[in-house]
Amino acid sequence: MHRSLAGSPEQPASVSEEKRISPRETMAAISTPTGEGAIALIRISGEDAIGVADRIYRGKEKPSEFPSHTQRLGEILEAERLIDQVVLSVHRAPASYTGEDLVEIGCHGGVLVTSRVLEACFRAGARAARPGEFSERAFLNGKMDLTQAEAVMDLIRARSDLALRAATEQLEGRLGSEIRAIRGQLVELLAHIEAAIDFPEEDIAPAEGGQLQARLDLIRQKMSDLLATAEQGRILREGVRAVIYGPTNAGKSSLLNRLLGYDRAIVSETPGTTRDTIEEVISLRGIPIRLLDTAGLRDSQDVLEREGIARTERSLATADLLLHVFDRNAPKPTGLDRNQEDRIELVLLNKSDLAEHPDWKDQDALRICCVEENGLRGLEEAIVTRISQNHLRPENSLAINARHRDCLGRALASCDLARATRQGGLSPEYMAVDLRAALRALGEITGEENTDEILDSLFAQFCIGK
Ligand SMILES: Nc1nc2c(ncn2[C@@H]2O[C@H](COP(=O)(O)OP(=O)(O)O)[C@@H](O)[C@H]2O)c(=O)[nH]1
Ligand SMILES: [Mg+2]
Repeated sequence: MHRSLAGSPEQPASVSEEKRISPRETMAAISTPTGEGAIALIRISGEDAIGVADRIYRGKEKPSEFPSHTQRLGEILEAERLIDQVVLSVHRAPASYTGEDLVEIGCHGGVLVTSRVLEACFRAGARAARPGEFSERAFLNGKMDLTQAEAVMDLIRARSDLALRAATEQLEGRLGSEIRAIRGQLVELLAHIEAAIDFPEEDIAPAEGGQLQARLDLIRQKMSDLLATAEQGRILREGVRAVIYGPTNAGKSSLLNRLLGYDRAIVSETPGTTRDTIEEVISLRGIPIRLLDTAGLRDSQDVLEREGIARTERSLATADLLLHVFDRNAPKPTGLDRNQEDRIELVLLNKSDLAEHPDWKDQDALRICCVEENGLRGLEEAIVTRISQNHLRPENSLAINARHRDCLGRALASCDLARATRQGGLSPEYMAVDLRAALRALGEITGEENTDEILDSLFAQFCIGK
């Protein structure tokens, strides 16, 4: 069989022509959060953005006369009635965030004022922007790749230093360039195989075949290194799920309050006070941690408390870290030793200000006190150490997300198929097909290879005005 890659039956899925090249409608949105603030920002982007601005703005000059990247003080009018005094800036295509003509209006941050200004934009010809549409246009106009657009979202949502750093690096394009480098190597490999298909008389020598495999293995290794950052990505984006559990009255809610630094949960000497699961996020050495305070485990007749205990058990099943709290003044409950081996569990003996019950004599545990704040620094240290060991890769500041993991997983599986094909001595065409599938999956990550469907679901996760 003589087949060139260009004639491959599997055409890559791609963004519809319409999405890529149609002149884009002018859209507008409020880009700042709703609510009262000193100022709010309204963005208009698209072919007629500056025209819309001309129609609603009065000042010494028309926005269409402003040089690009300048701002002026003026007024927004609605049927000759003043709505607000604003600062308006003009960014001409392609040197703008979206790559199109972009106008930004800084107005006073009242809920009514901002919506009036936005309505004026609509009346002047703009339509409402969908969530993430500004970033989607930035992507479609080649201002950023998909990983960078996703980083914008990560950056906005980042709640800890490490998460912020990972988002910033991704925004700068590190992940994108890593993926493009791997793709480049795959393309070279494919070209080599392609040559062998087109010129079968110059058969790939066995030695060369071995080299081919070595190159493929190197590429596979790079992919699995990236895949290994998925866990770090999940932790940085969603936080570590740390569940505080144990018998009633051990001091679980007190511990939550201590770690948070304020009284969030009710602390009481009445057993069974905490019935619902309480969740709060803290940042420890830059790592986001979702702390869950749970209903104490005990036999209870109370319906509400029993539901609380059921919730505790569900939380335990999905935890990344377990903080098992006991009152060291009380006897040791049975069945504790069974959990000792668990690498995600830390045993905490609380109330170190009180005498220790003899049951705990040889217990390997962290001894803490929540009333006098004793041992809590050591606990924070232990939490950070556990999380770092189990989930983080300090040598790698990249942290892929679930979508990247899915694409990389498929790319890796295709490479494995290609490898098996070669080892099975099948004709190189089969290997080429597999490698092309791997290329496509990698291309989905950066957006070089995308369907409208992927774009729609990705940008819909953004907020409006981004
Ligand atoms: N002496 C002492 N009492 C504590 C300590 N931590 C919590 N308590 C008390 O133990 C009782 C139960 O605390 P709480 O946090 O509600 O326990 P939970 O049921 O496990 O959530 C309360 O009266 C707390 O004041 C501690 O370190 N030392
Ligand atoms: Mg409690």
